[in-house]
Amino acid sequence: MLILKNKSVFRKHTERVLLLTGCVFLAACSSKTDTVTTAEATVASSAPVVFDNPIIRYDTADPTNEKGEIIYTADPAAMVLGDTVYLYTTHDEQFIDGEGYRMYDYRLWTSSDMQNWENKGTVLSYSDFDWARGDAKTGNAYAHHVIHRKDESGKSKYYFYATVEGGQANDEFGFAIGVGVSDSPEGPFTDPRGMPMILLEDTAEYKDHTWRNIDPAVFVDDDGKAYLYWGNQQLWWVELEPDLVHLKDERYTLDANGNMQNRDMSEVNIHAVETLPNFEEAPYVSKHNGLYYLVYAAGFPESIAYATSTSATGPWDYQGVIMPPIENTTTIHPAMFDFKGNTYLAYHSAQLPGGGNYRRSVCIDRVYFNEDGTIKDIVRTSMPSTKESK
Ligand code: FUB
Repeated sequence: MLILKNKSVFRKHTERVLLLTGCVFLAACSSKTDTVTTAEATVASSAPVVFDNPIIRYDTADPTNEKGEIIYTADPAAMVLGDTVYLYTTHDEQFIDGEGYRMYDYRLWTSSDMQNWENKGTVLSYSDFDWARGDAKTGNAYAHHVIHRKDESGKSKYYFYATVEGGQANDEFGFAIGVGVSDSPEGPFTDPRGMPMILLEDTAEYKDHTWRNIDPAVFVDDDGKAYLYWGNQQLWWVELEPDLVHLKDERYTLDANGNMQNRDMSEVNIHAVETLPNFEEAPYVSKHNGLYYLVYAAGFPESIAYATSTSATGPWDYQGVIMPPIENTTTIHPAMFDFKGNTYLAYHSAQLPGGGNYRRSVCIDRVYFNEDGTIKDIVRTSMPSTKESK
C-alpha cells in the first residue's frame, strides 16, 4: 500500500518536474534580462535557476565535460567561503551488478558560479583514520560534513566529520563518527583524537542497529556554540567543546602519542529528538532569515522533509516534505545552504547511465521560501543534454 502511494506521488511529481523544467528552461533561454518567470516564482537574479543535473558526472578537471570516466557521487555537504562553494561528496564505487555500498574516499568539488565545478579529487579516505576497519569489498566511508572556523589566533581550520566503520569496543562491527582537522579545505585532514567521537555504546540505550551512528552534521551558532547532529532512524545531537573535536564535558586522558584514552562520557548530554516524523537519516542544520532549518531524509524510500525552530537545539516544528522519493535510489541525502544571497538544496539522484542505489549522483536545485519562512516544494531541474543520449 505504502509503495503504491509512493509510486503515484512520484509519478505526479515527475510530471510536474518535467513541466516546470521545461518552463524554466524555455524562460531562461528566451530571457535576455536577469528576470526568469517560472510557474511558481519570479526570480530577479543573475544566479542560476536551472541546473545541469546531475552536476557531477565525470572524474576530470571539469567534471561536466565529456572526457573521462563517469563518477558516481552521493551525500553532498556544502561549505561556503567567500565566493566559493566547497561541495564535499562521498564516492560510490559499486560495480553495475553489485549489491551494497563500496565507498572508500571523500571527494571535493568547487565552484564560484554553481554551474562549473572543479574536481579537487580525494581529500580524505576512510583509511586516514587509524581505527577505521573498512575492508577491500566495502570501504564503508559513509556521509560526512565539513566546516570552517578560525582558531583563537585567527588561523583558518577545517573540520571533516566522517562516518566510517570501526573503532568500537571489543572490535565489534559498527559505524562510528570521527573527525579530521586541516589547515586547508583540500586537506590533508589529521585525526586529532586517535579514536571516534561517537561510538555504538553512546547510543545503545536507544537503538541497536550497527549503522545508527551515521551522517554527522555540525552547526556553529551565532554565539559560537557548536552542535553535532547525526543518526539513522533516530536523530541525536550533542554540544561540542569549543575545540570542535570533543563532546561537551567528555573526559579523557592522553597517551604518550597524544591520543585519547580512558574516555569518560558520564557527564556528556546526548539528546534524542523524538518529534521528527519519519526521520530516517541525513540531518542538516542551517539558518536562514533568523530561523533554524533542519532538513532530513524521511521514510524509505526517502523523501526530503524539514522542520524549523527558533533555536539550534529545538524544539523542532515539523513542516512537511519538500521533495518526494527519486526514481532508482532509495536514499536522497539533503544539504541546504546559502550562496551569494540565494538558498540551494543539494541532494543525490541516480540519474547517470548505470545509476542506482549504490551508484548515485549529486544534484543541486534552488530553494524558494514563502513569506512565513516555510519552503516551497523543490522543483527539480535539468538541462537538455547531448551527454545523456551518448
Ligand atoms: O552513502 C551511504 C549512506 O547512504 C549515507 O550515510 C546515507 O545518508 C545514505 O545516503
